[in-house]
Amino acid sequence: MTIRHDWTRAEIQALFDRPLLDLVFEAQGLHRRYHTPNTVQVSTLLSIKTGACPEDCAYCPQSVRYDTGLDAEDLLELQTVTARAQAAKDAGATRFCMGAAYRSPKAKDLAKVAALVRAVKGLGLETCATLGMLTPDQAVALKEAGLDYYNHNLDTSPEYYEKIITTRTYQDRLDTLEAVRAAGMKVCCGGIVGMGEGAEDRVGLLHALVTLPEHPESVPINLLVRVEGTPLADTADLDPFEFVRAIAVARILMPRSHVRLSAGRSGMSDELQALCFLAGANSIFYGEKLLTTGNPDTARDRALFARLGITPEAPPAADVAHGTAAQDTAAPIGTAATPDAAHIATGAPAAA
Ligand code: SAM
Ligand code: DTB
Ligand code: SF4
Repeated sequence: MTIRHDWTRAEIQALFDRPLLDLVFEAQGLHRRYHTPNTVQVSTLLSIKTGACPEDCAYCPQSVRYDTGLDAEDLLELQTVTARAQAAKDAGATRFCMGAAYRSPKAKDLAKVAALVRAVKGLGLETCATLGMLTPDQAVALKEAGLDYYNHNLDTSPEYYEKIITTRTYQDRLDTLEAVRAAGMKVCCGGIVGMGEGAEDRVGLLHALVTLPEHPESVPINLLVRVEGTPLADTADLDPFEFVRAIAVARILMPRSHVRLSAGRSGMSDELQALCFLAGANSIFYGEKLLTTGNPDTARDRALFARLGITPEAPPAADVAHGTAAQDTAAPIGTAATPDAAHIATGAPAAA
């Protein structure tokens, strides 16, 4: 099967229109050709700079324009971040994602974030950051600091986008993605469903992702977390099967990518999450908090992995080679990377 970038919207719509079980069956079949079955990549998120963001993203509790009761926080100190990263590693995460509520980082912020990246990388974790728009030079500086992934989402279709965000354009986002690629980092790019968009907008989002010059290595599919005070707080529920379809179609379109069952897991049953894994999701955020909202606690996720026979995925050795724990990564993909990661799979408590 060749990797295609020329999918049309009509072809993608036709995938969405298939009977659910046919769609999931095909997605799982393709998944098994490109990935180790029953293996899920585990990332932990930390908000390193919270709230007071000038942007107007209608879904976001961190925009200064909405009263969501969130306490804004300046950029965290290095020691705080490294302690949280070490705790995430001890709990079994292999990638640490740092999120900041910036429109785009200022030079002084970027230098501080680069130091955080260097330190987290030094712990033997894969690194990811999401800081808003980047210039090409900023992307190079982050790459040089040891950043493996940059997360920057397209969020929705180009048509629905302007109903959600007015303070930056779709093209701005594409420009940042290009800068990230040019700097040699891996791209984490996906979107949010359940924002009141139409089925054609979910098609449009996935079309925008699959027609990028290179498929993102990581594709987070977020289910909107409805936060009181944001314009989308009262958005109607999305049929959970439509969410599963979005995962399955992402898997079929971008077979080599990791598809992340991202925000929204707190409100999902174990059975729905299992269906998402069957549809080809093979990455999650692990830890009680996403950025500012809740996520299943680690005990629930350990139990879920144990019940489903899922094992955390080992990170590629090259991505942690500069860290102190590179020797931990000798285990092949499909087995637990570290004793820390192993306890996610067994449901056993984390080491103290
Ligand atoms: N400020 C930076 C930016 O917007 O690029 C980085 C942080 S921002 C919170 C990262 C992503 O989180 C957004 O692009 C969006 O896809 C996702 N996100 C934010 N709020 C969300 C919510 N309430 N539900 C689901 N996803 C959300
Ligand atoms: C992504 O696609 N989802 C994450 C991560 N990238 C940065 C963020 C989800 C945020 C959910 C709302 C919150 O916790 O503030
Ligand atoms: Fe700011 Fe990012 Fe939230 Fe938009 S999604 S308001 S840019 S923190």
